[in-house]
Amino acid sequence: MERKDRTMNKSMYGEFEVSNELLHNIPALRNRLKEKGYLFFRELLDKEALLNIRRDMLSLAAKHDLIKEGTSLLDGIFSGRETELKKNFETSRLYREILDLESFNAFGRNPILSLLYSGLLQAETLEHRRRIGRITFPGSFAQTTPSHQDLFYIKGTQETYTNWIPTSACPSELGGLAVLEGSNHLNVLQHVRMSGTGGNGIPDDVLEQSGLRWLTTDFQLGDLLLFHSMTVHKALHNVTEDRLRVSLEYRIQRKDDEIDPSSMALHMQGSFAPDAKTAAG
Ligand SMILES: O=C(O)CCC(=O)C(=O)O
Repeated sequence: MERKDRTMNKSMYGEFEVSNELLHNIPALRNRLKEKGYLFFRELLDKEALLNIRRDMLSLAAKHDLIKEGTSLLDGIFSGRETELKKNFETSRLYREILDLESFNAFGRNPILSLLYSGLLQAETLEHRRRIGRITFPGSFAQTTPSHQDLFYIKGTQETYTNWIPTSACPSELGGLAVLEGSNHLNVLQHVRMSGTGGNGIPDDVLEQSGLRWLTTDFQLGDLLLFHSMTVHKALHNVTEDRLRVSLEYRIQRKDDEIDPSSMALHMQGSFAPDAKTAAG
């Protein structure tokens, strides 16, 4: 099944509500999260740490000949190399290498996220080992993540929250993330086989019937988007000519809540290409 909005049409999307002004008022933040299913904070996170992760991820990408020669690494300019990796990033050797990066793993336990969640969840928290460091390619629309609820993949308690973090400014044309406002109040929705990362999604017509609005923004470095496991979200297409989109995902829940064992394991454990040269190298 294909997604309808193959190119970003800004009139179809509202803007996220920025929640920085509520950071001193945790009960109000909690209420907003419950009502809207997401919170968005502008430039809250440590930019230097994010740039270090970006550098580490793009250095690995360069080793796989994915960075255009003569360009600055941090610009993330794609070499244009034709490779299976574009289609099968999540089973590639490169992805496996990213998941081992110390900078990437450590960021899931950074003090801002820890403090924020101890306030939001009012309990001891647990950050999933199933972290995701993602690179998406320009023009690879068949791989764009379709609409879904994270609960479909992560199982366990519904009270799990995803933190989506770009490692650079991520204007909509680079393929940001969009959230269906208030969709956390919908039921667990049926996911069907669909093109795009994950391979399963919720058909557009089901979501249109909900009457809810899609929201997104032109992300800045340091921005944090967090949302409930029932909140429907999707990626936008990377319609840039040659730029890689580099983003991070960390998931957090209460320590004593139900958890699926896969959340405490490496993402895609057991699914990686055995040999970079023969598969999605
Ligand atoms: O970045 C993407 O393409 C997908 C992100 C996502 O689905 C998530 O963070 O749960």
